[in-house]
Amino acid sequence: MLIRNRRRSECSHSEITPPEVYARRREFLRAGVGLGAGLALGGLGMALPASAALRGFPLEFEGSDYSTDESKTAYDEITSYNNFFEMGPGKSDPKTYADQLKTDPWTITVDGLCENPGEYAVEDFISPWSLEERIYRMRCVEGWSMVIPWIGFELNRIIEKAQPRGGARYVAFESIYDPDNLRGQRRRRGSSGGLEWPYTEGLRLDEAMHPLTILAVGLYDEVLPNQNGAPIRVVVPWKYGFKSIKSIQHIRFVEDQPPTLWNQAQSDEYGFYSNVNPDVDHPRWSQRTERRIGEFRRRRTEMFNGYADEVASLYEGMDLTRYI
Ligand SMILES: Nc1nc2c(c(=O)[nH]1)N[C@H]1C(S)=C(S)[C@@H](COP(=O)(O)O)O[C@H]1N2
Ligand SMILES: [Mo]
Repeated sequence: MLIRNRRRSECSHSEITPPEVYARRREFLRAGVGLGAGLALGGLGMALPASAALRGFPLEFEGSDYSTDESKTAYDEITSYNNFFEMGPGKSDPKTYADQLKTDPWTITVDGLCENPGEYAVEDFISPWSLEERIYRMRCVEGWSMVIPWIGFELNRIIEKAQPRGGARYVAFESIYDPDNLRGQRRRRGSSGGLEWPYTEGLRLDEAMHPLTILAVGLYDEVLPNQNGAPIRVVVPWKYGFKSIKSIQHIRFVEDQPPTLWNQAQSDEYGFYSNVNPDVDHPRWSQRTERRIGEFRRRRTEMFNGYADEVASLYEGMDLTRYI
């Protein structure tokens, strides 16, 4: 309880958090046991399926000025109402078929226009960075939203290490391709098999370098559940949810705007930028309001999902009704 209910000021300082609590917490995480979920399920020490990604190296959790203090969506909602089309089109498919995602071993390739390309086991990829909690508002293009306490680190750490060359203007991402195991990647009529697998996404380099853009490896103090994009996924909170690509294996620096799965599928509905914008309707519905999962009354959607102070300057001079 002490840990789940810690105040912000207690998050980051081992000298404030009672040392035995701090040590125990790190111990649990190192063992790959979901502490947050353990509490939610009514008992410390209840082992949950955990990816191997976070085992065996130190984790430092820091609070962040970028976190919202709005109330968090319940763990059960965040992990049972998902979009992860590799496991099927239904909201409950990702949790039901989570085992189809094989995360061990997992390799991440960084290449393209950069000085330091590399291929990493996911543990090596994550281990140089200290992890932070980032509590972000997330807004799906379909009209629902959540507040999710992610655990991760800034994507810019990877970009600085890779050292993109002058010609690099975009970052292209690719998810796992494993049709033998992932039912959504098999081409069958009536399924989501018609999409261009693997799932691809992209960001402009300055968007990717923005401190709000993170790579998440956990949520609610637990390693990322498969249905949320284990072992590592992108999180871009001022854009519609589909830009936050899950289960990534490839990060490439490129010169031209890269193709993306949803833009290829329906370019009039899903633009490259996809910044949350209540003033621009989706062709089939309004984007003015949203339903926060767990609430009944709809809320007004905010420009850039409420992150305008941080990111509006990235789009100065761009017509955001054109660059959707
Ligand atoms: N690889 C992959 N990434 C994906 C998706 C997907 O189907 N496959 N769905 C996207 C969509 S539409 C949303 S809203 C978010 C949902 O993330 P969450 O389930 O963790 O809330 O993931 C995005 N990332
Ligand atoms: Mo979404």
